Order: sequence, then C-alpha cells, then structure tokens
Amino acid sequence: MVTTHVRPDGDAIGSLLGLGLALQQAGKDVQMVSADGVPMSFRHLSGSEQVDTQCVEEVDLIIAVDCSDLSRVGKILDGRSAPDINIDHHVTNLGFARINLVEPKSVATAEIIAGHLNDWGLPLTRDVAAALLTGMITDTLGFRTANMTPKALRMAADLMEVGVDLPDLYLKALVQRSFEAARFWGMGLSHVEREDGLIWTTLSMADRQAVGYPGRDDADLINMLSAITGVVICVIFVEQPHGRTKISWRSQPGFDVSEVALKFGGGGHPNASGAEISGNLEEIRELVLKETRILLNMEEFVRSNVAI
Ligand SMILES: [Mn+2]
Repeated sequence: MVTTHVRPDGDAIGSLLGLGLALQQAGKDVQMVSADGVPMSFRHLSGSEQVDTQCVEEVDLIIAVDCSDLSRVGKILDGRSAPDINIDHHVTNLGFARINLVEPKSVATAEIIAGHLNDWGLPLTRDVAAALLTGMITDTLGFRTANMTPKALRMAADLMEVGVDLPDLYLKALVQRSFEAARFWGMGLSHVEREDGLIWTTLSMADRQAVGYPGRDDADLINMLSAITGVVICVIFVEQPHGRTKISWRSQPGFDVSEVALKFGGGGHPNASGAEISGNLEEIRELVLKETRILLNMEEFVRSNVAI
C-alpha cells in the first residue's frame, strides 16, 4: 500500500500516483490509498481512478509519501502497523517509519521519488512522469517558491523529456479554478485585514455554504494573499465542522512559520505551514495572530541588527 496525507495537495497525489504506478509497472501488486480521495483538479492524472479512500486488503508493506507525521495519514492506518517506509521532504518530519527517506532540500516529495526511481529499478513512464511533474509544479507554485533549486529544474526537464505536456499539467493543477472557488475567494478577500507586514482573513462555514464551494480548504486563496505587496507573513483561518479551524501560514524567506505551526500541533515548511485546532474561532484567531506577531517582530529585530 502506498498512502499519503489527508486533504491531499498536488504533491501528495503526484507522489502517490508516481510511486504507485511505477511499482505496478515493475510487477508489484499496489494499492494506492488517500483518506480524502483525489481532488477534482488532479483527476485527469492516470491512476487517479485506482485510488481508494481506505485499504481493504492485507498488505505486506506500507509506504507513506509526503507525510510529516503519522497523524497526517488519517484513519487509514487504524489497526495496522506504522508505515515501513516514509518518503518526505518536510523539515518537520518525525521519522515515524522503519525506513525514513527524508530530504528537506527537495522542493517536493515527487522530486525525491523522481530522483530515486532509477536506483530502485523502477520505470519512468509517461504516466509516472506526469504525476511526479504535477507534484513538483504544485509544491513550488510553478517553480517560483524560495526553495527552488537548479537541481529541481533539471529534474523537471528530465520528466518533460519523457513526453508529458507541461503547459497542460500546469494549467490543470495550478491555474484553472471553478466558479465556486472564485466566489469563495471573493468572500475571503472582502474581509482581509492588515497590520504592518501581517495580513489575514477568515473563511467561515457560512461563507462556504453561501457560494456553494464544495471543499473544506481555502481554495488556495493563501497563495493570492501572499502575493500582496508588502506582505511578510499571511495567515488564513478556515472554519471546519465540529468546532475546528484549519490555519495556513505563508511567509517571506527568513520568517520560519513552521515554528509557529508546531506550537499549534501542526507543521510544514519554513515558508508554508499549517495546523488544525479545536476551539472558539475568535479565540483561536487572537492566539494564532499573537504568536505570529511575535515571530514577525523577533525576526525583524534580528534582521535590523544584522543590517547595522
Ligand atoms: Mn510536498
């Protein structure tokens, strides 16, 4: 079984399909499992129709991809042993498996898999390349995040050489939006707030229902907020059922928001992190903004002193 994290993003699905299909090509009997299925924006990828939301059969080996800790895998592992293999690029990875292949310098888990396929004797077919390239495109927002490397660009080129259509993958994974998502953005943008370099907004359950947005995520609004001029750190609060709130942070290089996310039981990357907590939305917002302000002021203090 190959599995990935709850609320899968493009790297989760791309890594799941890329590794799963490559193992199948090599003659392995593979089940690909994602607790929350495959989001619409990645269903064009070959193999996505095979992905189950639970594992029904006995398995000999469990591989988790793009998961920083066991809780990210969701209910799939209930009653099963911990994963045998953990392949991930999150700096906060807890090394929860028997074998842990964690490469934080990789821009995506898909890049790690692409880089090792040959070592593992696995074939790079067009379907595998399309899945892995999708993982790299999405985690780097189209090769423009601060962690981009020449190595990653060369890897993307190698994946293109196999014959995948980069502009088409790019369009489907990153650019296209549903009408409902656009209206959901409108909700979030209408009450965005700013305080110096900190910007934040909230998407409530009522907002989601009003526009008919089907997901429980922020429809990637965070990426548009982080593009606003002068923003150093942005935070988005997405209200969830059962009194929970999902929080996402994005930051400029030099401001490690994964530290703040960890304080709230979450994790991620220095410039892109998340957490999910229970409690009163207003109280959560105050608490999270307070901790985020501390990070912002602390880092700015260090920077101004270095500048002198
Ligand atoms: Mn990833």
